[in-house]
Amino acid sequence: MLRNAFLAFKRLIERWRPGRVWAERTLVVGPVQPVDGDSVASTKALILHLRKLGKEAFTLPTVHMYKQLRWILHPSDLHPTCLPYVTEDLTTACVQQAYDALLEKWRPDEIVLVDGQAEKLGFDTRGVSVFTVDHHLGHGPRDDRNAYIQPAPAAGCLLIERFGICEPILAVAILTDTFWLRKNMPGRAVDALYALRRHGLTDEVLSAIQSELMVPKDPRVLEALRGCDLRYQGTAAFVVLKEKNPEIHRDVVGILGYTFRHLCVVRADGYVSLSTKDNAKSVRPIAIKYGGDGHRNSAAGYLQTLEPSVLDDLQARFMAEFGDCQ
Ligand SMILES: [Mn+2]
Repeated sequence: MLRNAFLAFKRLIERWRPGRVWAERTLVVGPVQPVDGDSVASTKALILHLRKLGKEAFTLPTVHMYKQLRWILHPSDLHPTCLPYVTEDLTTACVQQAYDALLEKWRPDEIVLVDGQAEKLGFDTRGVSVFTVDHHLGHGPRDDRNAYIQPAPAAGCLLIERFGICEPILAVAILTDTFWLRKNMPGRAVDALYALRRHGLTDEVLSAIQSELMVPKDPRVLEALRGCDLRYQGTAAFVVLKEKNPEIHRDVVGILGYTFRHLCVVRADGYVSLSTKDNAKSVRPIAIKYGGDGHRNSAAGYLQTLEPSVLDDLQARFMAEFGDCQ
């Protein structure tokens, strides 16, 4: 009881705690990899917020950009000095080159890194200090001059909850990192969405964001499904693809996941992905047997050859473990 009162008091203090004093000139970046909906949307939200406060804020080009996220950043989010170094997608092969060019014309007082930790910055800051906002707890939580690292559904949620930044674009960060409110503290993510709701996240904005994120799939995914060798038993499927493209393979696995709980999908180059939705079971031993490794619910191995006897043997092993599961 006393503990509950203490926690309620602590939350109240947290809420009243003033936002951070931001620098006059801030460079906002995500980790060099992965570039995802959380890192890109959090970057954009912080730039918008700082500019509304009358401060200067820019980001750098990234090394990669998914087409469903490309619409979030505009050339004006980069300092004009960087633009000669970027592609149409605002990406670059060398972040350091763009950063060094930037320093000649515009030196930030501070770099804010969102959704990753300092070792994932991907360039030498040439002495500019870094403040990190992150929800990956590999090195434990932090709350000090150089970092705010706490558990959260997304880095974007920390911007909302701790720094009072409620830009509607942060819905992208939340939807991405919670897999559309399925995982990673989805209830707390709803609270964060509610905060956005009171700051401009209308029905129209939210449905526009969702349709931007749901890009059409490559038609080759359907071809790969039509041409595959599908053998199933109960809720387990063993599938051999004629396709070796990793992205097609990933999308095929995604589609099969709607129908089956346990999957073993062999790609034409011998890569084998294994997954199960049963927390009591593990696909790892089969992955290890086939020269790979991974997690209990998702792992990968490799086949040296796709000869029928090798495929039959893998199928038998997989079905012996998962074939009669529901
Ligand atoms: Mn994240």
